[in-house]
Amino acid sequence: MANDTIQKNDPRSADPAAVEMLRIADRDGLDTIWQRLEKQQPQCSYGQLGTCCRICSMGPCRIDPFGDGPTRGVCGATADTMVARNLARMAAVGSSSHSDHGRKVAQLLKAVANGSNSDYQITDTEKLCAVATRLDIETEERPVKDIAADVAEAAINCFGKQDEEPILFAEKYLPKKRFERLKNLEDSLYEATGSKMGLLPRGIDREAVDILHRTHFGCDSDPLSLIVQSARCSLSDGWGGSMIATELQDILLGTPKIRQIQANLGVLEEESVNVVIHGHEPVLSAKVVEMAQLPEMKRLAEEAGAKRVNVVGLCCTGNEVLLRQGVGIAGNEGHSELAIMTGAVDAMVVDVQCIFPALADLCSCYHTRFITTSEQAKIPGAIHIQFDEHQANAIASQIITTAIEAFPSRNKAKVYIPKQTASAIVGFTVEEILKALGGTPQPLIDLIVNGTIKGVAGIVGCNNAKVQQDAFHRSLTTELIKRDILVIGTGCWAVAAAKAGLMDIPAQELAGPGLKAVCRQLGIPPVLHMGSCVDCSRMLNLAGGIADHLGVDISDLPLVGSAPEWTTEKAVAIGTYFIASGIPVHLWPVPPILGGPEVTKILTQDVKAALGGWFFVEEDPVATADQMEEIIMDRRAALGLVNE
Ligand code: SF4
Ligand code: MSK
Repeated sequence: MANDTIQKNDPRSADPAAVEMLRIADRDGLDTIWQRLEKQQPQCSYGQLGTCCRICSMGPCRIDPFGDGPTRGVCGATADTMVARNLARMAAVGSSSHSDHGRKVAQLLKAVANGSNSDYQITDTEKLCAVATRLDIETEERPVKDIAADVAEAAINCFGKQDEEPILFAEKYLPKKRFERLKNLEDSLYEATGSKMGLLPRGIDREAVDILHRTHFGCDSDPLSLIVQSARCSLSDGWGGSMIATELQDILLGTPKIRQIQANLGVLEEESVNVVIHGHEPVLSAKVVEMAQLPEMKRLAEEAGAKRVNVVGLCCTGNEVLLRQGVGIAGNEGHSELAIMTGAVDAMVVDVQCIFPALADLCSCYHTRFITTSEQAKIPGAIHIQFDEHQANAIASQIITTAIEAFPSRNKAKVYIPKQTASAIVGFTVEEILKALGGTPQPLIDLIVNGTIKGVAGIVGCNNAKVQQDAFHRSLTTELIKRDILVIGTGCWAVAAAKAGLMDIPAQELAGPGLKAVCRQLGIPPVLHMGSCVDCSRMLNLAGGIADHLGVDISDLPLVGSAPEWTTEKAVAIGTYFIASGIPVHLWPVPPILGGPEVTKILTQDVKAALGGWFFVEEDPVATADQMEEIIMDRRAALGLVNE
């Protein structure tokens, strides 16, 4: 459970293990995100408001919306134009990151299907057939590899197709009412403005490129048009790229099952070779876990004086191997430097996304081998071992032997591993949730209808040095379950919840009477881990499944979202596809939009009627829970459900 005493004691982190490590960092004068944030003060207020532009070389231009300075950039761009363009670019980058991840998985499935890659297999044929059926691909009496080839082709086509029709994944995965609403909205926007503005994604790559084009100097300066395209691009991520990543990873690596794991720095072992896998793409890390278990690796580790090779996860790569392979997780984004400072990490292996470049310098203060593996995430000072999925077993083995070779040079006097770990029950995929409910969402719907559970909150969030690490995650989650709101989520929020014990059975006691009774009956915690941040698609799938089951739109359901402690552009894309899917989303810290009054109004008010989802910003976790509960209660009332 959350340790409130320590929480009050260190403004940087609410996690006692982090606080222990931060004391060591302070003692040894080691830089962390917190120290560097301090050195950045005061941060640029134009940047915080979103009113700076450096799109062309007449700039950079900036507008102080509250001062007497210029009200336009050199080209005449207003504050709203700048804010909307900057936001659109964030959505494009976030969507591209998730979607490019999905592309690689689709290409790997194709390679496995056509026999050019034998290091991976089709692990979950049931999921393959379920995905194929959803995409209208024939499965009856067909070889598994042929079905897989068609699924891979259908997914790959979503990235590069050139016609105006919606991508197949959006068409087949969006619930019917939402699909219709987005389509109709395109028509009403045309009627209202005389301008074509689309929401249904036509091509995953295209929607991101569209933003890059329309935000080029002298193109789109209309805030509404820019925001609509941001929504379209983000939808191409949620119902496209991320959905492809999740679904196809399940086919290749297995759909996660409910299991118990350990979370926090205590999963590192003093006597073992510790390999931390960090980033987002599990294709390599799943192999690192697999290869580490080979007797050959154990023998090499023993020869080097270690007990064994202990692979642990961090961040979202950590979430992936946690869910599928039961690997313990050392922490979330804020823990990446702290893990190295234990002095017990022999290799920090990273793939893509959310990796601090600072890790290279920090590793050089220890014996830790910092290994980059992706051509898209090279970091000066790292050892680069290029990943190639066609030689996955060999490369994963090379990575482990590199870690083993580092072990003898570990300075034992420098090793300090905080003892904290928490047990967590994880792996609540849509498939597992439905299985627990007896194969249909109806029991969950009944519990919501009769008010035993008021509604569902979906949370994804990072760690952000501007917010005390994990504090918002813990407080908000605890507040919500206390109010009989089931909490589901992904990403670094999920790791925070796991570390805080909120995903374990004793956390049932923190839930309100209705939710507690349900969790007791099902033997589950009140807070459900659905995966990595790319797996927010699982939350969409659950919401969509319930909506279709009831014949309603997602925006009719008592669902609400939050991205506390958000950091990355991916979070912008996620938040945007949530609101465009009909789910209101809380954000903290405040996004860089307040300098654009029109943009702020569109995103926090005008979109309500159009999309049924909107953004709201709140700094206090309890006040956030109040607002989230209010949204849920309003939606319940609109459905005519019993409210106390
Ligand atoms: Fe300034 Fe306009 Fe150039 Fe932006 S695009 S830097 S506002 S002149
Ligand atoms: S890793 S996007 S810090 S959740 Fe997915 Fe964590 Fe946020 Fe990265």
